[in-house]
Amino acid sequence: MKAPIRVAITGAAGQLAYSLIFRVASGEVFGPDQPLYLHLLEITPAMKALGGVAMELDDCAYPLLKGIQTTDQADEAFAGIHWALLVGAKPRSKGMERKDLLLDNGKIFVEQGKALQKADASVRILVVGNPANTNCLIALTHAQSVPPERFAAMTRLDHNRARAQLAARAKVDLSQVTNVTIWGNHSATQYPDFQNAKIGGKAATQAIPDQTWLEGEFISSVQKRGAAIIEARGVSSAASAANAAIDHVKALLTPTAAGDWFSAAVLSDGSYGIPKGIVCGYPLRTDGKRWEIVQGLPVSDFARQKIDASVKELQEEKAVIQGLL
Ligand code: NAX
Repeated sequence: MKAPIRVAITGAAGQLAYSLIFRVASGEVFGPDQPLYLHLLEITPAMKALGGVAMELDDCAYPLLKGIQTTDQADEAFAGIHWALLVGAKPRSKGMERKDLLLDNGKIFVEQGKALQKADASVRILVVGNPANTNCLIALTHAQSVPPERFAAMTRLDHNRARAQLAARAKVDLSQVTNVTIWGNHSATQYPDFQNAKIGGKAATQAIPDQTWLEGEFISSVQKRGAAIIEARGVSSAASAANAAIDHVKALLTPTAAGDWFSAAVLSDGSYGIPKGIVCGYPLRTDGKRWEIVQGLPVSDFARQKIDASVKELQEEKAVIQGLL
């Protein structure tokens, strides 16, 4: 047995966390020989509900789960942790301006960024709570002792959605769809890149010779999938989002298949002409320890326009929260 690791999950009494926590505790994410402690963070009014989640975890009698800590203090939740899955955020309430949502959530990530300095020196962080890219930027700015490359915001749900759409349209098994990228913001401006995607090892545009669908319905269905799920279910996607968070962690811990890549939003280093200093969706690959941005992919005029529009939105979000950086 390995030494136990400590995994913090915030928003732990929320609906996404309810689909995530049990899968983490079961060993599905960090491996069947990796014992762990769960550090569950919530806001004070949700501590009672969180107590219920902790009771259910006890009742699962997971062999790998060595302890559960529930708290409403970020400093306590992040002490000594190896992974932080930052799910908790304030939902947009009726009549609330996007600017107010950015600022309200921004304050959460100022505090949590500072508290992440109490984590283990190896800590890695995934920001899921929306607006995820900008929240991630705020957290990494305030976690001064944590290298920024340990942070990512989640575009994996969009990546999975794009793969599923392409597989369905091409009528192939999902395993045939590779090299998908979500560029930009996790928002309706994101650009799901079909031009560099492959189906059965060949250009996706060959397998799906329907440019109108690719440039139109494909992109907009991925961009608006979250809204379509809210419309159908009455609440936002939770199980698929939790599944994507798990895929994200596994993708970072497993060497990427030769020639392939995956999507995540990381602090821009200027690659692909995207300005430094924003957290932007890119194609990444890893050896299981360090990730890198995949370089040299062709970017058509069509793609450039889409990426630039999403980058512009990220810069606008950054301008709104500038006072929090
Ligand atoms: P819920 O409203 O069910 O749960 C959020 C939980 O966070 C609540 O229990 C709340 O009390 C808690 N919370 C609020 N402030 C907190 C703080 N300061 N510290 C700790 N906990 C805090 O939302 P849920 O459906 O679980 O979604 C969670 C977040 O994921 C939302 O921000 C949502 O927008 C975002 N999503 C992001 C996705 C992505 O792809 N990046 C996709 C799915 C999801 O919509």
